Amino acid sequence: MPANLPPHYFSAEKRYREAKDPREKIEALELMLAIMPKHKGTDHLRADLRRRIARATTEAERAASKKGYSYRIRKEGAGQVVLAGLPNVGKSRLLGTLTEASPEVGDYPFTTRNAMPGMMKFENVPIQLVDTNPLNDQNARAWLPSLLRSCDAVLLVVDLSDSPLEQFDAALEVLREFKVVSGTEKEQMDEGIIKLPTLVVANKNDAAGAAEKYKLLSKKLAGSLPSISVSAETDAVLGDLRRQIFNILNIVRVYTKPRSGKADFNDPVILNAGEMVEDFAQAVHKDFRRKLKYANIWGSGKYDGQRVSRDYVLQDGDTLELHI
Ligand SMILES: Nc1nc2c(ncn2[C@@H]2O[C@H](COP(=O)(O)OP(=O)(O)O)[C@@H](O)[C@H]2O)c(=O)[nH]1
Ligand SMILES: [Mg+2]
Repeated sequence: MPANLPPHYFSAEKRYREAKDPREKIEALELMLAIMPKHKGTDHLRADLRRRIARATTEAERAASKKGYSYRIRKEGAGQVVLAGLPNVGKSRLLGTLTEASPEVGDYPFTTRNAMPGMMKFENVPIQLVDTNPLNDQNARAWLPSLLRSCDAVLLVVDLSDSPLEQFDAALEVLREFKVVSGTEKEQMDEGIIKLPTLVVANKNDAAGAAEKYKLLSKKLAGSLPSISVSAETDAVLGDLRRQIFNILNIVRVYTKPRSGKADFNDPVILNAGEMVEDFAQAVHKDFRRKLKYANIWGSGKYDGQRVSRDYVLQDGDTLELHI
């Protein structure tokens, strides 16, 4: 043991021994490492601390994924859509209804302690939904803005059994603090502001007086943002909500048809709206954009097998046979 370790090193070590979960362990170990004097005599000790930090980090990640919690959410599926709103509006309940995830639902604020992802299926498209802490939760300030700014779309959830108009204004205000504004397309604006496609989800339409409040909310939105009235409690299917979530992502599904065979309609290629035949070709294989000569297309509003060129803009549901 090298001598001359400062006394607060030992109090950090005590905290480490008494730590109840991996996160506390990591904090104490990092403190010990920071306090430890850096010279030859402490090389081994410092290496040992780093090993223990790595081990505790793995442990923390494992514990987090068991509970379904995570700080960074890896994108999966055709898009990442964040549920955002004030406490108690039904974000967690919606995630539980739309996906296989089982977030904590409670009739008291701040039940969701961290971001929690779940996969929603709209027809044949998997879409990732992420439940989050309430927008006004100070504890979430460290990570919620970055999660929002990097996602593909937002579900702004308000509560029709409460004051949805005030909640909508309050939510937009917090989003503005996060440098996020609502719109219909994702866009990088001036001064680091991100515009995100947003669907206003007016939840708890089973509550008394909900229809009247939804009417007022729709009037306020006046077509500036899409909205939908739902009940996470009584509507077990929420089919229209799934479709609208798909819609705000501005994506299209295009299917591959082999030259002598049928298209596989279970496995769409996901493209951004406005992308063309050559973008589809590239998505199928990186060399195909260059090699592509033409394609035959099947879809609504076309003749079956109609020949189209590489700059033809694709629509949801089109099927293509590529000629390389
Ligand atoms: N009546 C009714 N209650 C709901 C609905 N959705 C959620 N709740 C209730 O509202 C409370 C808060 O829900 P929760 O999902 O935890 O809200 P969060 O804080 O936004 O995640 C819970 O008691 C839910 O059971 C709904 O559509 N109708
Ligand atoms: Mg919640």
